[in-house]
Amino acid sequence: MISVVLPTYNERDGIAELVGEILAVLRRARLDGEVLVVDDDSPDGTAAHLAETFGQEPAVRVIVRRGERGLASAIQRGLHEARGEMLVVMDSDGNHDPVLVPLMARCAEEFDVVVGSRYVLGGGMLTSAFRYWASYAFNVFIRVVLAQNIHDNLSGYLAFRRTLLDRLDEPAVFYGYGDYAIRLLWQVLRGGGRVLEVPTVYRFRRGGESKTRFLAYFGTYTLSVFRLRFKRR
Ligand SMILES: Nc1nc2c(ncn2[C@@H]2O[C@H](COP(=O)(O)OP(=O)(O)OP(=O)(O)O)[C@@H](O)[C@H]2O)c(=O)[nH]1
Ligand SMILES: [Mg+2]
Repeated sequence: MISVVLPTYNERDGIAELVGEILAVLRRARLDGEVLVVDDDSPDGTAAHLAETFGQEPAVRVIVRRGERGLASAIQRGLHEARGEMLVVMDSDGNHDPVLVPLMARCAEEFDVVVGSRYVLGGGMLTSAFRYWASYAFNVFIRVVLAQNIHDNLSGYLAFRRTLLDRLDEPAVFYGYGDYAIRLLWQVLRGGGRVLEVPTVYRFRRGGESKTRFLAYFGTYTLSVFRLRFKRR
């Protein structure tokens, strides 16, 4: 079974459509799956909207965290609540195209982590040229500083088996924002794991607003990378 974990904050505008799309993709591929939304009590009523739309659909579960905020910790919660042996994490705003879920899940049977990557041949980003190139440059920085070879550490679209969690030092991974993925991939590579990148093209978000404060995160992400590099082993 595949569990698709969707961390969400104020995504009422587009999330129901995305969840419907994921269910359709799984059904078409004849895969057993569930969608697990982890909502941080969004003031826009994301959770209530989902309950209304998918109340009768057992394959959709909504977890509401109250008094807690944070992308990485929401994802961690979802991964632990998931019932599937195959886990997929993606954005809940439509950036990531769910058509890749079956392929990523299949590849994750052979590889330790599969990344939906903007920076391998066939990948890309429809949204913003600035974001595309800024993220590209930051990914080059990560590759150089950490001496690894992943082209998209920041995509946030990941698939892996549940058993990977047993091998991760979770408190050292799941904090902060999208930089959790840099730490996750770093731990996997250092443990001798294999990472596969499959091309994906970022789509436009389906309404709502961006939560990424690009310039603010630039500083924290840079620190995160240097911390990994110079951490005592
Ligand atoms: N549970 C939870 N989810 C969050 C939080 N912050 C962001 N998210 C979700 O994380 C995903 C990524 O955030 P986005 O705002 O889409 O970031 P982005 O993709 O870099 O920015 P856009 O290009 O504008 O989409 C989205 O699905 C958000 O709803 C949070 O504090 N808690
Ligand atoms: Mg997004």
